[in-house]
Amino acid sequence: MSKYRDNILALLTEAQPNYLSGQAIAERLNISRMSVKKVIDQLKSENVSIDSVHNKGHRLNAYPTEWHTGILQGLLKDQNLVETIQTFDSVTSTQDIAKRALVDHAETMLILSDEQTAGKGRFKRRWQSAKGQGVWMTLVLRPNIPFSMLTTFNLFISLAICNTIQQYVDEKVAVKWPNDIYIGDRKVCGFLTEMVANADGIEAVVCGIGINVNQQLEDFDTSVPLQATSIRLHRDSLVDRYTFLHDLILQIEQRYQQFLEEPFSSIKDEYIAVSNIWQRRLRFTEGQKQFYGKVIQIDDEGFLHVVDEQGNLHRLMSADIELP
Ligand code: BTX
Repeated sequence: MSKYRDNILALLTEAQPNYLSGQAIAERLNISRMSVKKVIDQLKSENVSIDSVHNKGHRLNAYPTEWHTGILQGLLKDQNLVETIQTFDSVTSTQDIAKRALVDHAETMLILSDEQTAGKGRFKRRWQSAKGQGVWMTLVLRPNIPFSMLTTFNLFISLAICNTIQQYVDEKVAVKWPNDIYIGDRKVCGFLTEMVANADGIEAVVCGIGINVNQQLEDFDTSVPLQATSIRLHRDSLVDRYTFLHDLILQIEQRYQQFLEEPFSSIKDEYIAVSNIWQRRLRFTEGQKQFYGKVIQIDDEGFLHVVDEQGNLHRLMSADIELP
C-alpha cells in the first residue's frame, strides 16, 4: 500500500467539491504523476468513489461506507482536539488499541474502527458494535488538570454527544447520567472514560464512545435483553458517518475547552434540561447494592443526590440507573 494514500485522500477531501489535478497533487507531495495515478486507481478498485476527468483532475464524489484515515485527516483539518487519527476495519476494542498506542505516543489521538469484536461497556459488559453501522471510537486526550477535576468530564462530553445526535433526529435526545444517551426510552449511545496516570498526574484520558448510527432493529443481537435504538431508526434516511463524526468532533472540541476553563455550574442548567432522570422512580445499582429512589439534585461536582424509598439520602459518583 502506498505511503501517500492518506495524503492523497486528505488532499481530495480538502478540495471537495472541486477537482484537483494529478499535477497539483504530485507537486504538493513531491512525487510523480504516475505515482498519483497508481494510488487513485487503487482507491477506485476499493470502491472509493473518485471521479477523474481529463483536463480537470480528480474529485472525491461521496464519502465511502468504511473509515479511511486520509479522508478523516482532510475532513478534520478544522479542529484541534486530536492530532493523530488511526482507523481500522476490525479490532477487539478501540479502548485496547488506544491504551497500547498511548504508551509510545505523547499526542492526542482519535482511534476508530468499523467493527469491534469485543467492544466493552462499563464493568466489563459487552458493547455490540455491528460492522459499519455505528461510530465506535476512542479519544485519547491529555489534559493538564488535577485528578479531582475529572469527575465532571463526562457531563461536558455528554452534552456534546447529545446535541450532535439531536441535529439528526426530531425526537428529543436525552442524557442519562452518568454516561448514556437516549432517544425516547432506548439507548442510542454509551460512553466510558478511563484514566491513565503516572507519578506526575494524569497521563491520558481515554474516552470510548459507541453510537448506534445506521442499524435497523434486526442488526442488534437480541439474544440479550437490550433497550437499544439507532439514529437511523428515528429518521427517513441513512446518516453519513463522516459528516456525523465531523459534527461530533467539533462539538466535543468545544465542550472539552469549556470543561478545561469553566466549572460544571456553568452548564448545569443546560445539563438538567436534557437529562431524563427527573421526577421518576428509578432503580439504582451501586456495586452489590440495589435500591429504588428519586433524584433530587445534581451538585456542582457532578454527584447525584438520590432519596431512596426508605428516605435515606445517597450521594452517587457513578451508578447504574434503570428507567423501569
Ligand atoms: P454500559 O456498561 O453502560 O452499557 C453496556 C450495556 O448496554 C450492555 O450490558 C447492554 O445491555 C447494552 N448495550 C450493549 N451494546 C449496546 C448498543 N450497541 N446499543 C445500546 N445498548 C447496548 C456503556 O457501557 C459504554 C459503552 C462504550 C462503548 C465504546 S465503543 C468504542 C469504545 N471501545 C469499547 O470497547 N468501548 C467503547
